[in-house]
This record gives sequence, structure tokens and C-alpha cells, in this order.
Amino acid sequence: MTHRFAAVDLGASSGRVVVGVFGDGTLDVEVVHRFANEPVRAGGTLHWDILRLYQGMLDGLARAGPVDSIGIDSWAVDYGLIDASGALLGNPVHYRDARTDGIADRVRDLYPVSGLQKLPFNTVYQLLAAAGTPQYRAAATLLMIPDLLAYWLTGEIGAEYTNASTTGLLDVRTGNWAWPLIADLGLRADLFPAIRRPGELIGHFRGTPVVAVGSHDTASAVVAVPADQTSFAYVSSGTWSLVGLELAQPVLSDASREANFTNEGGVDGTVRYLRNVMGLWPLQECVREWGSPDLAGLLAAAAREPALAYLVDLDDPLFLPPGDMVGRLRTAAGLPGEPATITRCVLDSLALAHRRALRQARELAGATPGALHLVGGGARNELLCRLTADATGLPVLAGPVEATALGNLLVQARAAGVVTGGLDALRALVRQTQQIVRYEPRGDDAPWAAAAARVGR
Ligand code: LFR
Repeated sequence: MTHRFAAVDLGASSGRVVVGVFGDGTLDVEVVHRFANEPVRAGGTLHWDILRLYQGMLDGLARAGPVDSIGIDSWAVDYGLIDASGALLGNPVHYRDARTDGIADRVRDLYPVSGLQKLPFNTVYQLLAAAGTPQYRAAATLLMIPDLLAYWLTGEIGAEYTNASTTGLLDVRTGNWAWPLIADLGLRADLFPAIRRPGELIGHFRGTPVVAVGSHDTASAVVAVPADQTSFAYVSSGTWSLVGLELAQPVLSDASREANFTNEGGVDGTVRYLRNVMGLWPLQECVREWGSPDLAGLLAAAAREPALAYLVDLDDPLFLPPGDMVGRLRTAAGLPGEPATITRCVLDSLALAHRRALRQARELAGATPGALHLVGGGARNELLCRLTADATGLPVLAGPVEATALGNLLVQARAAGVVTGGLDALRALVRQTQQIVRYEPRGDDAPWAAAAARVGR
């Protein structure tokens, strides 16, 4: 007897619909539809093309055929506003839009309440930028991206917990909206719908259950980290690198706030203690500028470049917005214009940033992880995996590539009673069924320590 589930997984550069087939101790995944996610700048604002994404999702669900349920996840922090009739008030704004510039610095420290890393685009700052606009005044409800898509499928309104935890407006201790903070910031309390938890039924789409999953993509990715020990570290590697640990309790110390570590809500009440590292975004932007060259060839050429010759501090907000990435990297690192050299610079710098974030996480949480799991699209990038093993001094266990979709599928399968147990049981199934590649560190930290000193971190 097999069971089929559909995961809708929207990333910042592409979306996919993945079907998971669960048999007796088996799990096969198939990407049935992949579509581009291309933001659109209009009227000076960078938007998500949300209807195009919705259509991509519908096309994918049609290709998926009959399934036991559907789950949706996407990147975090962004939202749509709907009015009292349910109409969407404008296209959701992209978190890389400049409307939040300078806002975070004008707002009091929210860390003791939300436990959230201060990123300029956190929902709270986007809302402060939007407050007072006609759209904001006309809104009845705020829906995070996966909640908005689920609303279009089912007509049901709610705020999935893991994604709500990225708004900056959730109380990290209670797991509910931080009402006093919302009032204190002068935001409209009536915009925020009730919280729903991963595993809850949202509603139905043409008779098929739509189930809440870890709707923040990173939450779903962490579910599918194939760890076999309780203390492990992970990098969820895609447009961003989310580097950290899974904890039972948040870390809210001053040192943690200063290091800008986040305590996001995970599946089963876990805490995703991590830091956003700029990830593969700068390289994706360069590749776009270079007119999408052969990626495998580019990475092979980058692997032949001298190690650690050019470095940038990828934590610099300079690299956050889109456009002219090659120019920005060249100026910051004093780089020549060869794509292979630029690629090597980004990957060396990314491995170095992984090293820094991991060291900080270990120190701040007092944890001693034995291995580093690198999941997501970056697991395909051998050079990045090898450099990360060398930089961190830990064995890197790379894969699964589709961790986010897998985490989404596993939570649905558990809600349906097809798999049972805690996260350890879900992870055991990932270990048994998915391909994982091990990269041993070379064990020479000296060049990386010197590189860290050069970047000044
Ligand atoms: C990764 C991710 C990160 C979040 C960033 C912006 O896809 O969801 O976790 O900080 O995108 O939403």
C-alpha cells in the first residue's frame, strides 16, 4: 500500500511541485513541475509575481494527479494583505525592495520578545514601512505567502507558526502573537489571524486536504536533515545559507543578540537557532548577469583557481539588493573580471562565512556538533561542500538536495498517520531513503584562520 503527497515548495528563484510516494519503509520523491520565480519591478517597487506563482502551483498540482494531501512552503517574511471581501490588495513586495532601508535602526530592540535576528526586511519593518498607506488601511488580514496561497486553495485564513515566527511579531516564549509589542509599535492587531501548527488541517482543495507544514522553507528543510545524533549542525544552502543548530530552548543572551543569531520556530516546538548568511545569492546574481553560462563548467574552472586569493565579507548588507553584483564584488574584493575568479571568490567567502557562523553558534549555545549537514540546492555544489568541510573542520554530509520538499512531505505523511514518531523517526526515514555524500575536512585550519583575519571577522 503506497501513499502519495504533494509538496509545493517556492524558493526565491524557482518553485516546484514534488510528489512523495511513501511505501513500506520507502520514500520516493519526484519533481513533477518546476517553474521560474521572477520578481517584477513596477512603479519603483520590487514585487513577487504572486499570480504567476499560484498558476505554477496549480499546474504542478494538476501534474501531480491524485494525492492524499497538499502542503505549501515558501521563503519567509513576505506577505499579502487582503480586504474584507478576500481580495488581494496589491502584489506582495519582495523583501529585497528598498522600502525598509533605515527602518530597523529606528525601532527599539525587539530581541527580548521575538528572539529574532535583526534583518532589515523582517516583516515587522516591512509593516512599519507600509503603515499609513491606503493599502494598509484598507486591509482586513495579513497572510504570509504560503498562507495566502493556501487561502486561495481552501478559502481558510490562518498564520502557520514557523513562518509567523519570522515576522518579528511572535513572542518566542509563548509561540503566539506578541500583542503588547504589536500595540507598542502602533501596528494593527486585527490584521493577524490565529496561529496554526504544522500538521493541522487547513481545508480542502477540490476534495483534497490541504495540511499546514513547516511553511517556512527553512523549517521544512531542517525537518529533513538526515541527522542520527541529537547534536548536529546544519547549513540549509540555497539563495541563503541558514547556518545553525536545532535547540529545545531559545538563546536570548546579549552575546547572541550581538552576534545576530535568530531563534526561529521549528516543527514540533524546536528552535531553529541560526544565522542568515548571504548564501549563493551573489553567485546567482552574477550568473544572471553573465547570461546563464554553463554552471558545471564554471564551477570546474573555479575549483582550479588559487584558494582564498580574493575574499569579501558576505555579511555586508552591500550585497543584499539585486543588480550589478559583478561590479559590487569586484570593487569590494579588488577582483579581476574573470567569471571563474569571481565564482571562486564567492565560494571561498561563503565557506568562510559558514565557518564563522558555525563557530559562533557552537559557542553561544554551548553545543558540540559532530557533523555538519549541508542540505538544499547547495549540496549539489561539490566545491562548496568541500570548502565548507575544510573551513569548518567538520565532516560535511551533503544532501538531500530537495530537503525542503521532503520536510514538507514528511509532516503531511505524519499528519495522515502514514509515518509515526518524532523528528528522529522522520530523519531516520530520510537517512534510509535519500542519497547523502560525505566530505572529509583536510584538517588544516591555518589558511582559514588567516583568511578570517583578512576579512576582519
Ligand atoms: C530561505 C529563507 C530564509 C529567510 C529568507 C527570506 O529561503 O526563507 O530562511 O530568512 O529566505 O525570507
